[in-house]
Amino acid sequence: MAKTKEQLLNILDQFQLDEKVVSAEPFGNGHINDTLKVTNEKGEIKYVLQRINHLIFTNVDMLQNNIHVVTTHIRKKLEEKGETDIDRKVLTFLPTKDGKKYYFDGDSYWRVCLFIPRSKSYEEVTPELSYEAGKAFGDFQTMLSDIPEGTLGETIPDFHNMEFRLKQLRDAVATNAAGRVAEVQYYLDEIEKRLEEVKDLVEEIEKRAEAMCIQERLYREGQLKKRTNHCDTKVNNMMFDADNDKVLCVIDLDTVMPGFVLSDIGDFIRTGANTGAEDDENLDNVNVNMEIFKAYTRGYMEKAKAFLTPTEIKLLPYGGRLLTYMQTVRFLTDYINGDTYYKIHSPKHNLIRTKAQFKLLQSLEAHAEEMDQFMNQWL
Ligand code: ADP
Ligand code: GN1
Ligand code: MG
Repeated sequence: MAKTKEQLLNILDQFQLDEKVVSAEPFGNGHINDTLKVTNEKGEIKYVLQRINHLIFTNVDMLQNNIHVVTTHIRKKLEEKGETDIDRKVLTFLPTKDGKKYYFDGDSYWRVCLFIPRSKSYEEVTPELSYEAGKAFGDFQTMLSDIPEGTLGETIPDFHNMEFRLKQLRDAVATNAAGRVAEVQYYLDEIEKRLEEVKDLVEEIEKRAEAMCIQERLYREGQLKKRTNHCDTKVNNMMFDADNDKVLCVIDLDTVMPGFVLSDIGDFIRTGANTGAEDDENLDNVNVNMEIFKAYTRGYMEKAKAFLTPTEIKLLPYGGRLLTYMQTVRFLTDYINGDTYYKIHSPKHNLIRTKAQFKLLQSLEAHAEEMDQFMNQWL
């Protein structure tokens, strides 16, 4: 439900803000939450107000608790390293006047964090930015690698579970709620054709999952650490320093949860190493940019090599294909369902996105061998 300016200011008034604020305007390009920039009397952006999409994140308590754990953990790590300018290097969420981590206004859930000044986000990256991004996500995972198991909840159960995503697609096809199945038959056939390979991938992941279970057992015995993933490593989910284009801060922490390491490199390859847009209508624009892939991987491996197993390292390029395939399945499922999940900006937006993701998948498949060979330097 859209809010008036007065309602938004009233919502903001529930939080412990240091400054008087006068406006809240739409901001950013997210598909899930509503993000607004909040300005003070001088017209400076001071805060970010977000309406949490509670149809997707149904357990808002768990969500906000996860984010609190993650941000305080990173803050502590940065303090220990003697970092300066910490408010620009980790998100700072503000409590409500009654000390809660979010405000419920009767129909929506709201949270407020500090706006990161002199920062910018990108929808596209160069190899130089990509290298910085790889280091940033490698660092992010490293900093969170000692959060004890069981501390963070799964904010969206089965979020990156490929079998589950395929089941959702098949259920959507069977129900055909919006009568759109005939129109998408070609993509359904193409996805089915790839099932054999996806099965292989699931097997690969299952193999690693078993290894991860061994690690969890060792962890419980106090011998090993478990890691946490961001699970939405899109290019626009990190803020770069406007002065020098170094990554300041990883944002959009809703999906930070225990998961497979392939998720985090995979979603960056899917978004950053695409020569076109996620929803490009001109499929000729959509291809993998190998320089971006290589630069990200170099940066990521610089920071993450220390905790990755050889199996994981080998599978990193496969992560790009998996996440792109998964996103194809997810957009198509939403299209067939009648656009109930992602925000859309035109009636066929989810179908356009499906086609663009599928084209990217084909390009990644064509470059698979080259990508695998690139990993040999770390094996
Ligand atoms: P969504 O879940 O909808 O993707 P995000 O948390 O990623 O929402 O925010 C959307 C956009 O808003 C980001 O891509 C970024 O450009 C901007 N943004 C979000 N938080 C901040 C912040 N604290 N400081 C500056 N910009 C921000
Ligand atoms: C959503 O919140 P945003 O726009 O960064 C989605 C991701 C998808 C992405 C596709 C909670 O991310 O999983 O990869 O859109 N987030 C959720 O662009 O479903
Ligand atoms: Mg985002």
